[in-house]
Amino acid sequence: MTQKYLHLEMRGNVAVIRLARPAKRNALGDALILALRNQFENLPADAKAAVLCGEGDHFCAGLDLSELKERDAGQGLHHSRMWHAALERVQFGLVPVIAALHGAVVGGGLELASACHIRVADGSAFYALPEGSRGIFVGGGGAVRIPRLIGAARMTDMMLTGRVYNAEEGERIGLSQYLVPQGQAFDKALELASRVAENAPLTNYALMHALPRIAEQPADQGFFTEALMAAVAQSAPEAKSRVKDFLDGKASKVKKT
Ligand code: 1HE
Repeated sequence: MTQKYLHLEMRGNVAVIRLARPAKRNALGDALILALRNQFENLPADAKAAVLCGEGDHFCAGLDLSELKERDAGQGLHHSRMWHAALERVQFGLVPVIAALHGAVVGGGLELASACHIRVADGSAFYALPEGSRGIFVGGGGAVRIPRLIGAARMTDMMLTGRVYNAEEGERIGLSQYLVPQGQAFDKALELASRVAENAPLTNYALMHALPRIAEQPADQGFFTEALMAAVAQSAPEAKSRVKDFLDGKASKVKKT
């Protein structure tokens, strides 16, 4: 399924979803946000992981500022909640999502990247939250997700001062987990997604849906939820066959890199 400004292509069992509005730096208008929601709700049944990337010189310029018209408080609330609903489908959907980042990853573009499970950046990537200087605030879940990646102090600085982090700094502070040479983010993201797609489905489910909740729970509740999730995961036939393969010497060892 391909929608205006959003392309889907299957690469084996990996769904590649590409923001395709390069003339406007992949700015996220309402139509594109709704398309993202629709796409992540309706992934092909054979998709086991996804890569999210952007066409042109930038990953995403954030909110389409040309659509930022006068809204009253209620309309502003609903607009932000629409973003939340769409990005929740990315974070809490059916498959892990690897973001391939290059060029501008700014404003709502950083909010979108933050909803993904792994971020791979190339050397051209840069990160900013220009909301601060545009007189607005994040509204796509960034106030929740970005401090969990880099801490509230760094996000406050980005918004108050317009600070821009380059690709190396972004990796150092936790905006991306991988940094690759310019032009290689997509290939690395696809390689990782293909690897992730081979995991037992319940393991991927646990990492997407249980881990973020456990991380927010008080320790006592977190330990208990962890135990429940561990019991469910290890009871799956796939877990048993994978462990048996290792014990039979048929599965790969962990190797020092
Ligand atoms: C846009 C947008 C946009 C570009 N909305 N049209 N986001 C921002 O404040 C970032 C604003 N954009 C930029 O700072 C720059 O465009 C970039 C650094 C991303 C790219 O620079 P560059 O030199 O490659 O492109 P450009 O020449 O600035 O832009 C090319 C065209 O894209 C141009 O339109 P044209 O008709 O004159 O060709 C730009 O107007 C257009 N364009 N970015 C609309 N964002 C849920 S709340 C989230 C709140 C936010 O995200 S606020 C932050 C918004």
